Amino acid sequence: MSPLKIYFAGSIRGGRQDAAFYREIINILRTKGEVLTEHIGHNGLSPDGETGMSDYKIYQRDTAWLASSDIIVAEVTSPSLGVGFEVSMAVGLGKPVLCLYRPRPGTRLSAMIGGCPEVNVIEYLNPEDLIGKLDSFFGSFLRKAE
Ligand code: 6IA
Repeated sequence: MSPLKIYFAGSIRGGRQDAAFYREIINILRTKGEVLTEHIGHNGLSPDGETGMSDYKIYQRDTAWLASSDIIVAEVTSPSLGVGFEVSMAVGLGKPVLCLYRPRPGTRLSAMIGGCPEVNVIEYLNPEDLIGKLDSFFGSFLRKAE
């Protein structure tokens, strides 16, 4: 059986303050399948960095990966237009969507994510806490897919 293709989404130009969390989450997700977007966790990826790719090329590549994926996992604690766009696109394509969110005083998750019936939201405190939560989510997700 081919590995589960996971599209991981996390803020880039929305701000890189959670990049260390993205790396940890990607490491956990790699135990569940193939993560198509490992670059989201890269240290050197700065909001205004240059990869030599035009925005159009990035859009084309990422949307093609998203369309080919089996599930979208988005870290949504740090608000990002691009991540919101990807979540909406995945819902439109009928893909399973899982959003990961760390509640913090003074901020609330967008109602467009928290209120969307097609979006699963897992709240977590730290990567250690998330491991068990992802185990049970993917356990039941894979059972349903069988
Ligand atoms: O609006 P944002 O930039 O925060 O959107 C982040 C989301 O859009 C991520 O989940 C990515 O899938 C996608 N995305 C946005 N910009 C890029 C990108 N830029 N490379 C790959 N995916 C991207 C090139 C890197 C550059 C900023 C150094």
